[in-house]
Amino acid sequence: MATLGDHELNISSLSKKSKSKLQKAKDLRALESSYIDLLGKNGEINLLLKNLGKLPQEKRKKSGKALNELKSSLESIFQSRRSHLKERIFSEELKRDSLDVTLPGRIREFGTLHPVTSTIIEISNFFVSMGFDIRSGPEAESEYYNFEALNIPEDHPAKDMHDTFYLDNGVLLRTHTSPVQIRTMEKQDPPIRIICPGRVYRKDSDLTHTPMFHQIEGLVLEENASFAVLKGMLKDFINNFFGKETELRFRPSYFPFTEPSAEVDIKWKKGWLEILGCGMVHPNVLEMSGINSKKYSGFAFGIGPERMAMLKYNIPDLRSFFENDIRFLKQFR
Ligand code: 2NM
Repeated sequence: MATLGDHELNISSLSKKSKSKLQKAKDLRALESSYIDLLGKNGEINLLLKNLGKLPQEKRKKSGKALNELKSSLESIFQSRRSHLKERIFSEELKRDSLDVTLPGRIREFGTLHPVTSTIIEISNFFVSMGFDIRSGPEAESEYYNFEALNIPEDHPAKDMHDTFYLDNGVLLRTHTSPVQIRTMEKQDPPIRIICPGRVYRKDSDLTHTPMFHQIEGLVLEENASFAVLKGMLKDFINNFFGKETELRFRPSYFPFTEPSAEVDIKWKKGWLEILGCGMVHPNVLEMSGINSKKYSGFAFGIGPERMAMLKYNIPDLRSFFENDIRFLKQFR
């Protein structure tokens, strides 16, 4: 059993050792664990206190007092060390998370419409102002709606595997938006005035062709639709889109779905440039869609918005529409 001398020695060295242990604790975790070692329920101090009873009365009194004094001074060292460490953590956090209010703000940039999109909107708006409705339909189509219903014969080169993307089970990617007009004629009684903007697909890829591009096709179907009205409408459209001085000419052409057919050229930097196709809808096409071709006549036209945008905004390379280079797109704010 410890003598009083031993005990006094023990307490004074324990005091030194334990005070420094608390004072030197590097962080809150180390401090907590030292606290538990010393002042916890089974800590060193409590063990000594428990053993006091084994000492003679006088020694017991003296040691008890010393231990209790040590206990309370360790308690207060613990508290002050803890608040010191907490403050240090807080000031480190402050330093790390501080805001430099003098930094310039981050500018939030707005996106822009793609030039093809804004061209489609501009063209559509013109025809909407002429009483047309906007219609859309599936991009994956049947051979019937894409070819047959348009009077395109079985052996027509456009149907070739080399020109058309075929999916499974006779489904294909539409090569024009005319199928939307066929579907409309099947469902809706005349008068019909619609434009059909959308994506179309052809197996073409070179300087002036991309496998996906856009079309806006228009259809007017009524009792007295005439080539004269078609000409007037397209002239108005071109003069509205390119400027009222723009010269144009109608040149006879051929499409299986129109008769007569024509292509429209505009005068552009001294030469003639082909910009759209049009014609009176072929009676076969009307009849196949359940329209009485004796009573009704129709005209239709097809416009390529990429080509229109290239001319209007002076874009030399078709491919720049599909590269999504932000420096190109930013120019069309
Ligand atoms: C063009 C040129 C000429 C056209 C025909 C039809 C339909 F479905 F009514 F028969 N839609 N679009 C047409 C006519 C398209 O694009 C150059």
